[in-house]
Amino acid sequence: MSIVEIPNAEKVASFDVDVQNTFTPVCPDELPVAGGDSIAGELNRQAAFAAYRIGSKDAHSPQSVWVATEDKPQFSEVEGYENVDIRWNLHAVPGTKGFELIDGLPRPAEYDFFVWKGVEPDLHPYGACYHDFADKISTGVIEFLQVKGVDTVLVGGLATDYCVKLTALQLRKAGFRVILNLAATKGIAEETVNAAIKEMQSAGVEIISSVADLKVM
Ligand code: VGL
Repeated sequence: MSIVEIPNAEKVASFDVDVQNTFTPVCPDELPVAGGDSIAGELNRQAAFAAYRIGSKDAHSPQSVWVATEDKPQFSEVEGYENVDIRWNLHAVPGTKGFELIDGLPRPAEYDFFVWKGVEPDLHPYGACYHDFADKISTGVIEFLQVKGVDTVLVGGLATDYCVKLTALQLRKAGFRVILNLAATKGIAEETVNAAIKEMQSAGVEIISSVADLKVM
């Protein structure tokens, strides 16, 4: 992959999307993504290029309307809710191991801006920029980046094919230059990851293999 030039750190933010144990093999009964627990080093290297480090977490109620059961399995459709699409295994419940960021990352209070999403039982957003599917209720992250004068966002996290993809697309739509770092993200399935990368590229998201592809202008 070719070298991608980025501005000085003051105009750059680094986004750690949902890098929680719940999306790693540390929590095999939740939503484990292979290698999800291995990306902290690359996310920290990526953050070194940015003046602002942003994080997000899923924060879900055990009473959520989308929780999969034996007769209503994972990926089956949920009807009757505007901001929920399919069922998932229960994941990212505050107070559990799965809710915590993976080892090697800062604590949430050490980030410059942090988003907790999906707190309501009938909200299951994927992107970290809006609480709802219609992109109406901002989580505030876009406004934070605008106020700080950021124009370029480096993105990594879990999972490439769901929350990382949606977050990258929302940031592009808001007018930022967005760079997805493949070494800092892992996805659920090869097919959906490849489709997600294509979709992001069509939307103008730039893709790098690792921070080794970055060059500060
Ligand atoms: C995610 C599926 C369900 C993600 C969250 O963080 O990518 N994927 N909930």
